[in-house]
Amino acid sequence: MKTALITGVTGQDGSYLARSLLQKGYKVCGGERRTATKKYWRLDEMGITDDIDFVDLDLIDQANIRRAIEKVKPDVVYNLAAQSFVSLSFEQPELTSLIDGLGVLRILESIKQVNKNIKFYQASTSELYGKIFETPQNEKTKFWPRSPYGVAKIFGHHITINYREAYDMFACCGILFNHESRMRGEDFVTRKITKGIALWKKEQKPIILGNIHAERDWGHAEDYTEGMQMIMNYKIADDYVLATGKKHTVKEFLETVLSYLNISYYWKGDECFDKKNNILISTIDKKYFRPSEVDLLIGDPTKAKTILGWAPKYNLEKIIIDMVDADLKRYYNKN
Ligand code: NAP
Ligand code: G4F
Repeated sequence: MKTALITGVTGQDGSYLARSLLQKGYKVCGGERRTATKKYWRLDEMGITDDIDFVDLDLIDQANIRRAIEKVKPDVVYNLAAQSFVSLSFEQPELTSLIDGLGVLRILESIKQVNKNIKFYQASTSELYGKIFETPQNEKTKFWPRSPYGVAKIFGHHITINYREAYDMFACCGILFNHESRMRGEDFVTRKITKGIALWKKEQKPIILGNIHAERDWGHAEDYTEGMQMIMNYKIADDYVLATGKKHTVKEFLETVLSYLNISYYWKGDECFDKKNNILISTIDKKYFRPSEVDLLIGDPTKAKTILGWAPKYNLEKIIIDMVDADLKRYYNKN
């Protein structure tokens, strides 16, 4: 039986990856940072909390990481832990850098010292492309990050490649474009919309958004966590883009949600109203705009398709059905 250590097991991707690895017969150890309350809602919803061996692991503490690796003796480490909210990284740039940048180095150094044969996956991101140099973006596209999050992640990306080259370690980066699901954190725009619409149906409270003209390439976390495993199971360690190759604006995402729920709407500038009763559905507030924005991201997953045979199964409509149905159940039907 192989052992996988997943950092960030309580997050969106951590929960999907844990479930998938458990189904494949892995022993799954989940790294969790100590907080006053447990954050197991995703693992609980999936019914897998009791199948995971939890280990204390905070990415800002080197000794703690090394101890976790010595204790767990993993065959593979998936580093999914991060301060992953771009917006927050402008408020907490130093903490974000410690976790998302230096945290990666701390794991790599621990692996090098404990057992160089442990395989390592780093959660890189399309945020590295930032102010994009070409469309679509692939593994060779130059990076120009636009947030402290992106800057910290660029360090994590290059230090992973450096450990692969310098010490011959099996270390890979998945440059993943945005991926969503019913397990997405509530601050991210897609979940803010699907949860917001469920609450709007119940109490007509409008959703307050930021830049609704930003464009993203949205996939589903289930497809992307399968892709992570394909990257790690390939014979050669390398870096891959995972993306759908399709882009939509935040506004289009909201419109698709409304259409799925048969809510007819009209726009007055950037405000959206319900056609039947002229009730406000969504508006904007400057406080949700970022000091420097990433206007457009769209990925080219040709390398992952050709070499790994990876292809996403979810399109935008299927993602929205998954998310909306879950939030209606959580917030609309429930009293
Ligand atoms: P997420 O839901 O925000 O989960 C982040 C996880 O990291 C949580 O389990 C969190 O634990 C943990 N964490 C935060 N700070 C930590 C620390 N100091 N030490 C240990 N654990 C810590 O993120 P996600 O969407 O699953 O994304 C997974 C990874 O992929 C992240 O690295 C993210 O940056 C990257 N990524 C995500 C996307 C995407 O679209 N989802 C795209 C590209 C890359 P708590 O439960 O305690 O908060
Ligand atoms: O949902 P978002 O916060 O995701 P963002 O910034 O693209 O980052 C996510 O994807 C990255 C991969 O590219 C990951 F690395 C990262 O960890 C995270 O998972 O925002 C998406 C877009 C942005 O342009 C934002 O300005 O939506 C725009 N937006 C408009 N109104 C909003 C809102 N974003 C949020 N969070 N909240 C709003 O009200």
